[in-house]
Amino acid sequence: MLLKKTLLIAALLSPSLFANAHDYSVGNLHIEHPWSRAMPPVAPTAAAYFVVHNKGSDADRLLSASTPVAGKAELHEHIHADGLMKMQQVQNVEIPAGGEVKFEPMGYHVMLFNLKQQAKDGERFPLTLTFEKAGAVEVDIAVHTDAPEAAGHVEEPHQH
Ligand SMILES: [Cu+2]
Repeated sequence: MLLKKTLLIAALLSPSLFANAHDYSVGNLHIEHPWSRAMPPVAPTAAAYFVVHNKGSDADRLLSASTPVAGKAELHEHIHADGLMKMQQVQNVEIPAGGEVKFEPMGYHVMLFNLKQQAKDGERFPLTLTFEKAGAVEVDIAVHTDAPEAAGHVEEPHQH
């Protein structure tokens, strides 16, 4: 509760930081600023990122994602293995009660395969997220060249 209040005050004090944010609610979940990094037209894959807050008192789980712009969407995580960063598919991602999970570069992400075409900077495309308890919600993924300011930091680009 204290943490939530602090976040709210931070949001009120720095409106410019959140000016570009767009967000969605489904059940007890709140999904903030879904985005994807603009990729070269020849890139075979893309990744989608967002933050999920769980306001409820029960944990939920992100089970799957789908979008009309890609043939396949998988939930992925990055792991350190043998001194290298690798990514691997995960079956689901737990969203803890009263907590949040960040999908971000070098962390959890939704990986998009078999793209019909790469989205360009400034475009948006729909992504449906299906949660175990909250159900399904369609969000708009905003395509940017760089990580949005609301993410709080900028990561180095990485290739999949
Ligand atoms: Cu991936």
